[in-house]
Amino acid sequence: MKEHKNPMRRTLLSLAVALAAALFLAGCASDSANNATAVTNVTPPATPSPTAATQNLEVVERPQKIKDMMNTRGEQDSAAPVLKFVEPRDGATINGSTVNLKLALSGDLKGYKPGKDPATNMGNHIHVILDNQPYEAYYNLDQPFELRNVSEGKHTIRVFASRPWHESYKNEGSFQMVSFNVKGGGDASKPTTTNTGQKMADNTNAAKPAAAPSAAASPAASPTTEGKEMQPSTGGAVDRTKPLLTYSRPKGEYKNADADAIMIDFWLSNAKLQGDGGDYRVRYSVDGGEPKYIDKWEPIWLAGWTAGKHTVKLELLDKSGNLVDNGGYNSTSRDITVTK
Ligand SMILES: [Cu+2]
Repeated sequence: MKEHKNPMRRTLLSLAVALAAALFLAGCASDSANNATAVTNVTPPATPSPTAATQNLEVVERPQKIKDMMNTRGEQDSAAPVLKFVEPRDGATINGSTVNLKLALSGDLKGYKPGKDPATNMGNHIHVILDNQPYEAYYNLDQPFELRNVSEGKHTIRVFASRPWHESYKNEGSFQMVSFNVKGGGDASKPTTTNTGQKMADNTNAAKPAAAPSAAASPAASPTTEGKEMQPSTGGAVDRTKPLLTYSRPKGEYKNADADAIMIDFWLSNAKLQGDGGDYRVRYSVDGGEPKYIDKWEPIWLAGWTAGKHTVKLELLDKSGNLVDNGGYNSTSRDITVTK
């Protein structure tokens, strides 16, 4: 009691109380910018670190480099290649963990032939997609294409004919899909690869269940395909007679001039887009940004990419703007890397 009569002590005590209150308020202020005005002598919250160069993407015309390639290819671009699965057969049960892929190519080829030119490392090829993974290129149809260490369970393989710059042939018959069942299966801790060692699926996420069809049918449902990990490689409940969007491009790494204009390309089955006289739309977004629409089944090229990692998402929507569910395949995200 005596101490309180000491004016010096009292001053010190009230100063300590004031200081404690200020510190307490400062703590609150850092959580809410609106509180900052309530406290004076407080360091303002740190300004957010300067963001990387803003990315303003715009649709540009087909790059001249590709137009030049088309001119030297003669009639090939108007070919109508038809692919057929020799192996695996639709509905097959495969014992073990290796799936052999054999394709037969026919149709009105007009000189179209898959094969890599050793000089340019480019050429016509087939895009091969296990489940809903990024595609792998298949150049020489005379040589086997093996999928090794495929996990146990249901899977799909989709294939379609592609040009050297990865634009798909969109004629009837160019696209084929099979569903099959793997019994036994591979080591789930290791990726699925081709016989040449290209990764086709990262099985470490295979345990994650795919989105339930009912949930994925809602436009608000976030697909399981988000994020930077590869998607779980399961077949999903895909119905090939229903509208199906197959993501093809972009994929992988784009360097220097190749990143000036990056192509978005996809395959559409059982669905006609609004600009082609149908009911459907393809929605795309980059890095979770503003959604944009593709209303004609054609590739588009986007320019204005900044260096670094980007996520591209493609979705198939019905005329009410709802995501069309088909085993989770109609909403696909891919990470790409732009190097400049
Ligand atoms: Cu390709």
